[in-house]
Formats: sequence, structure tokens, C-alpha cells
Amino acid sequence: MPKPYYITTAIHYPNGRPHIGHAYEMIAADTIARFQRQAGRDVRFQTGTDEHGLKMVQTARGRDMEVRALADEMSGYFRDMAEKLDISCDRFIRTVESDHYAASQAIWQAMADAGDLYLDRYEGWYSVRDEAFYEEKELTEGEGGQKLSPQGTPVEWTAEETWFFRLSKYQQPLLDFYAANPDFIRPESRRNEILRFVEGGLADLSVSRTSFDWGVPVPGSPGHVMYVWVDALTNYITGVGYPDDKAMFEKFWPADLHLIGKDIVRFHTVYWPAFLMSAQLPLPKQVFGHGFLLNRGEKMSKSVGNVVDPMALAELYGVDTLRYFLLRDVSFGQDGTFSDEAIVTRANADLSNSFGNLAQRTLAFIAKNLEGALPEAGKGDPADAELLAAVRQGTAEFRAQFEKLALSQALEAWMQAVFACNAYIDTQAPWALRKTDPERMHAVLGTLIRAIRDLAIAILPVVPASANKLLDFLGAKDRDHAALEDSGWYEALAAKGFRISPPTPIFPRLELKTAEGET
Ligand code: ME8
Repeated sequence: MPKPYYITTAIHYPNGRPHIGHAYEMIAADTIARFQRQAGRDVRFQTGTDEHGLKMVQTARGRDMEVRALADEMSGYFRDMAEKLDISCDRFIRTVESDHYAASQAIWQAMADAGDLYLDRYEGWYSVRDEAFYEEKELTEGEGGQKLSPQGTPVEWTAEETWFFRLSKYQQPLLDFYAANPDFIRPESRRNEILRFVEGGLADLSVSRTSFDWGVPVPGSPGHVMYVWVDALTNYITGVGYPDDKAMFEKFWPADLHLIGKDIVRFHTVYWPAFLMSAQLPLPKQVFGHGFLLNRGEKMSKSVGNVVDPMALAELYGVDTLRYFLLRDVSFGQDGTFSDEAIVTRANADLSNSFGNLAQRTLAFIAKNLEGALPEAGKGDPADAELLAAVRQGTAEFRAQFEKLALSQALEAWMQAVFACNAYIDTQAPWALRKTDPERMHAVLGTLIRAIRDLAIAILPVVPASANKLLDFLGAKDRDHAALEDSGWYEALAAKGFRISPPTPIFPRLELKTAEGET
């Protein structure tokens, strides 16, 4: 039985259209999901939209629409984006769905049964943009004396009767859990931030609101809806059958990885595990806080007018190019910057000029000169085995780095193997051998086909459409990691009389265009 693997992204606020930060997170998670599927795991991958809370209420009011209508419209854009970007999610969850209400009320009840909820009056600071409560000591002052959250968003004073969760009770259990599970919070810098925060003491958390009604109703407490983060975090267990589908829940929970951005690590590594401890449910295995994407080094914001529409970028440069660029150019876990020039330069250097050109030249040459027949064993040379060893080493290193979520380093290792192939072509010069030594030419081209197939299998999670297309040209059916161990595929395919058709370019060269300023 393959080992299950459950991965989630954050669920995104549909108070506006998706931006490239949302696309980045979905792409990174999708790549990891595809990688784990290739490794033979039984993967479940969930993404979706987080539709409750005051931010949604205020946005809808500003646009003079019903909140539900806003949620329906905007959530649709997120779903469209997931489809366009080849996001292979098993469920796109919306927090307005009925099974999600049931799951949220069930975990609430479990926390109440544990004695962890009590009614009191909340007075304090709230940031609508972050949907977060802050303590006075965390705030700074902005222009005109406006108090700001640590994220730089405005906070407002709120006072209402709410339910409280006894977060303070979980300070020591959380610290013990972090100590026993050093990989729970990644990368290391985020772990240190959280340790410092929890060591500083935890105040009980206000977990219901009475000043608006757009949320999951608190069971048995008319007038109260759950604080949006309580229901939002619960989406992760709704999606695996909590509370009724016990078989599914046992199979996929706890999650292997919650992939989220660095601004919401506290919710996922303090509040969420405390809720789960209270409800006596197992805790997720890992939370990874990725960095933020910056537009030419600048934070994106509507007021600056530098928010980039990921769909426009995908349209201009291609989905796979965008996927590759984001994972290759941004060191995973750190902030990264993008620009049209950077995308075009990277795509042309790595995909078009190096890997694409390697594949294109080799396949087109075989299609033309050997009528597409797979090259014969020919006259071997130690250089052939050396190249295949370099490719094997590159794809193994790719997988090892990927397992550690060092995605950019993984791609760098893959590129080293591509470079080795290009160096091999230059020294072996198969095109010249056609006249001087056809037997040697066969051996060289056969070696290249094997190398290209392995490189395409390795890179498949990152550029799925392109790699699949290339593997189709090669007639390579098995595309999981086990296929990398099978060197007999080539002879088997040749024995069947497979012929390579003239290929169309996999990664055409890109021209610089611009998607700047579009929203
Ligand atoms: O926080 N670069 O939703 P959200 C990279 N609904 N990632 C970015 C980014 C950027 N510029 N801007 C945002 C929420 N993100 C909650 C989550 S989960 C139970 C509830 C990331 O739409 C951000 O860090 O504001 C988060 O992981 C995700 O996009 C959704 O952000």
C-alpha cells in the first residue's frame, strides 16, 4: 500500500482577484504534490478560498454587493486560476460549503467539551486586513498616530462579548511539542520567531464575533459567529472527512505539509496546534512558511499600482515557464523578486537554450536522418556511460533536494545535468559523425535519448505539460521515479519499432513583453 501524503496550501481570501503570491503558493504546492505522486505516494492535495470574516463583509459593502455574491464571483477566479496553472488539487474547498460548517461546529464542540471555551468581554486591537487580534505591545505608530500591526496594517479598537479559547493553557504543551518535533516549523528562521513568541507568554484568544453575522454560527450561542481563523484553519480537516468519514480522516490526517506564507505562520503553528490539542486530534507534521514575492524588489499593493495578474503572466510567457521561473529563481523559504526581464532571461537560458534546444536538436535530427527510428547500440565509448552517470547523479540530487523542499537547489542540480549533456553534444558532435562514423553517431544519439528521457521525468512536477509532451515524443510511458531505475525501457521501445515524429519546440524562445501594471 503506498504511503498517503496530504498537502495543503493556505486558503485564500477572495476579497479581490488572485495575485501572483497566491499563484506562487499554489504552484509550489502543486509541484510538491506531483513529486510525491511520482514517488508512489497516495497524495491528497487541497487548496481553496477562505470566505468568511470582516474583510469580506467590508469589501462587499464597499462594492455594494451581497457578501455571498462577492465570495462566489471571486472564488471563481481563484478556481479558474488553479485550472489555468495546472494545479492538480483533489479538492478546491470553499468555506461556505456545508460539510465545512459541520466540521467547524464539530471542532468547536470538542474544544468546548475540553473546557477550553468561556464567554467574556473582549477589548483590544483588531486588524481587519490581517483578520487578527494584536496586543498593545506588538503595535507601532504610523502617520497621524494610526496604530499599526506588526504587518504594517491599521488596527482598530474593538469591544464586544466573545467566546475565548484558553490559549494560555497550551503554552507549555506547545513548547514541548516544538522541542520534540524540531522539523514542525520550517524554515529555521520562522521556527525561531515562533519559539520567541510563545516563550513570551500566550494570552487567551477571542474566537467569536457578535458585530456581524457572516461566518459559521457558534453552536448553542445565538448571535455569535466563529472568528474567521477558527473556521479557516478547520478547512484542513474538513477536506479529509472530519468528523464523519473516519476512514478518510485516518488515512490522510495528520497532514504531511501545510504550505503557507511567512505572514501567517503564527496562526498555523500556535493557534492551530492548540485547537487540535484541545480537540484531542493529531497535529500536522510540518508547516512551511514560504517567502513573499516582490515586484522588482517592491512590495505589491493596489495603491502603488504594481500588482501583477498571474494569469496575464501565464498568458504572455506560458504556464510552465512561469512555474519554472518562480521555483528556480526564488530560494524557497526566502523572499524573491520577479520582473519580465528576469522571467525571460531565466526561461531562455535554462529552458529554451539549454534543455529545449538539447531535446529539439536530438529529436529533430533522429526524425530526419533515421526516419525516427531509435538509434542502435552502435559503437560505445566510456564518455557515454560517464554522461549517463552524470545524469543519474543530477536526477538523484534533484530528488534529494526536493525532499528537503530546497526546490531551487533541486533545479540547479537538474541544470548541471543538462549542461553535462550539452557539453557531451559539443565534444561528440553527432551531426558530423553522420558522414564520418555512423556507428558512433548511433551510440551518441541513443545516449542522448536516454539522458533526455530521465531529465524530462525528473522535471515533470515543475513543468508538467511540457515534460509530458516531450515524453510523448519519446514514447516513454512510465514517468514515475521508479522509471528512472529502469534502463531497459529503451530496448523494449526499440523492439516495438517505435518511431520519433518530427517534434514541435517544447520551450520556444521568449521575447520580452510586459504585464506590468495590470491587475
Ligand atoms: O492569509 N508573495 O489569505 P491571503 C507570496 N485566508 N505569498 C503571498 C503574497 C506574496 N506577495 N501575498 C500573500 C490568508 N501570500 C488566509 C489564510 S489559511 C487557513 C487562511 C500568501 O489570501 C499568504 O502568505 O491573504 C498566504 O499563505 C496566501 O498567500 C493567502 O493569503
